[in-house]
Amino acid sequence: MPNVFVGALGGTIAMSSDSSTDPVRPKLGAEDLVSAVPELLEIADIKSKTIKNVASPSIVVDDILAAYRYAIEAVEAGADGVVLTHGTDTLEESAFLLDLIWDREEPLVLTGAMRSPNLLSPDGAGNLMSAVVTAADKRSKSLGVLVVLDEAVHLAKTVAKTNSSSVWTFQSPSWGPVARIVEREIHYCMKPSDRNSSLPLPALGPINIPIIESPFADEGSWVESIASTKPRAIIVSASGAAHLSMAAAEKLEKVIENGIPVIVASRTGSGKTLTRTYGYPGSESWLLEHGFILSGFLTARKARILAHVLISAGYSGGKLKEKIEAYGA
Ligand code: DAS
Repeated sequence: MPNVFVGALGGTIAMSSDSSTDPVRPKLGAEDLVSAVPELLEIADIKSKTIKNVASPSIVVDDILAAYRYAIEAVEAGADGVVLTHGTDTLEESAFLLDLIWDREEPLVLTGAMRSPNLLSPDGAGNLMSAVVTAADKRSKSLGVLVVLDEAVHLAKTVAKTNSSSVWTFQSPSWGPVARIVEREIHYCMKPSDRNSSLPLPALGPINIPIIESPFADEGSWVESIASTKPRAIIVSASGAAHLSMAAAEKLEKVIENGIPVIVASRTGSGKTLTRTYGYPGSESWLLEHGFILSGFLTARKARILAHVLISAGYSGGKLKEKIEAYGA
């Protein structure tokens, strides 16, 4: 029987209230989640631990590094795979951060729930079952971090939460899932291209890299106040394939000249930033000529996580640009 370790970090999957109409709060620990699904023991021998119990908007880098340490210790104690239960709101960032630093072949699988245990048709138990099936299967090895909900298996690099309340919310808009869970079995439909090498663990503490969405008629009036906070980098979620107004582009060019990296992602949520299709001021080719870094397929929120890990590891200037382009390809 495979050995699967389950670490719990909170989220809706672990929330409850005294009635089906009262608002829910974090309540259930790892033991509760596992014992609520006895059928898990038909799939794997399970060990579990509560690492933290919060709603995911309150999860910070230190919590994810604690989860990483739990997963490493689990593998060293003989785990064939590890599952982390987590709130769905920021799950995609936690999964991507773990994917950047996870250097083991054993599967590391994140899951959560959109409907708490006290609601009609809760999805947590089914998602936990699917995550354990995924973590227990040899075919999930060497794929990095996976996100499993609604019987779909996604790469951490491609997945995003795309709906505020529906159980099908996790999608990989540019690519789709790599596997499906059917009758408690995993069916891989495609294997990802080679993974980038893992990166050093990031610094503890705050990230200090803001994300700003460039809006319609962007005068760039936000640039000076954001730059005045002395961020380690600025992520701009820009329109189209990484396009900015001339006003915003010129102001941000000055920020780059003052040594703050500016990384531009597409606010569309899927597709890749272009490099040489448009040539007007503020277009992607103009941004590249003026020192901007483009995030490729990475959304703004994932580009922020990657920038944090790379800058923590000492990358800057051309090397930072090179690495972001490689991980965003
Ligand atoms: N949105 C809830 C969830 O789905 C809360 C959270 O993200 O922790 O888990």
